[in-house]
Amino acid sequence: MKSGFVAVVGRANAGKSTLVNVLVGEKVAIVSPKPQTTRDRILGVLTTEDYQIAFIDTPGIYKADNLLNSVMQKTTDDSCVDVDAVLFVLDAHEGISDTDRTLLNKYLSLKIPTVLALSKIDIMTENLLISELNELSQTGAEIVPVSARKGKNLKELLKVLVDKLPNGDKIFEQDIVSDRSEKFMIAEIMREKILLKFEKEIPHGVAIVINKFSLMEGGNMYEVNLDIVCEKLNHKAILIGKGGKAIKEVSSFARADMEKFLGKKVFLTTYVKVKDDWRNSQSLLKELGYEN
Ligand SMILES: Nc1nc2c(ncn2[C@@H]2O[C@H](COP(=O)(O)OP(=O)(O)O)[C@@H](O)[C@H]2O)c(=O)[nH]1
Ligand SMILES: [Mg+2]
Repeated sequence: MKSGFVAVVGRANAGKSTLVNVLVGEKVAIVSPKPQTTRDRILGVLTTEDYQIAFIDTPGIYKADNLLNSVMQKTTDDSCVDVDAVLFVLDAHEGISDTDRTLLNKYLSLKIPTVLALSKIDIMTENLLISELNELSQTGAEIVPVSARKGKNLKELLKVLVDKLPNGDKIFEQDIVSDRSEKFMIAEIMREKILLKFEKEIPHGVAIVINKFSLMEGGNMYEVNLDIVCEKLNHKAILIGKGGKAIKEVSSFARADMEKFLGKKVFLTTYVKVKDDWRNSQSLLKELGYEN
């Protein structure tokens, strides 16, 4: 059998987390149309009879304009140490940028087997794809055009990746899909709904703190109590909305998803709190769980 680690890298929004979720067959990482959705390194494990691939979904590549972003950048860099292969995801429908070219060359020069997935081919023209394939084939990278959304070429991608893995036993137990706890996923679900609902800096300045996550008496309902931590007083007002309308709406979407994820009813209470400029505070980053 073959087994090993594959780091999933590429620019923000390239479709890394979506791809890991479909390959693994379960939602292990949240997804949104906004950059900076993934803040942590998240493991997604795919086990079959013939192979086991442990995908390391990363925050991706960011300009480090605050402390949180530089922590995320370091998380991404560290994830590529000691892996068996790198899966570089490039949003093909966006076109190839200079950043993509530079990054791809960087990974190719690391001498770790690198597979290039051209993503989102469901929303682009064939002509553009062909011209990109022409350019990128010159780099010597092995390329697989895919669509995570339409499930296109995923088998081919897996085959190419498995080829890069060494022979060896399973690293994780058969039924392990992620290394993240239910509590972590509950917080991430809340953050995903905030990313989907709010614009600009607000969602990027939000962190979730779970105060309570436990089964209630009788065992058929969870109690979840969490803080939505934001950076500024005016962000708090927007997050809450007129008469609490905004927070009620995101909380009810979050609750529905938490219930789906946990398979039980959830009693959810949320509070919005301000921690001034937490994204630039070493101690607050640590307190909120973002550290290397
Ligand atoms: N049309 C299309 N959209 C996709 C595909 N994969 C991801 N997306 C969208 O691209 C956005 C960013 O995806 P995400 O997985 O969060 O990207 P990440 O930042 O690289 O992890 C989301 O809105 C996804 O729904 C795809 O195969 N086709
Ligand atoms: Mg992501």
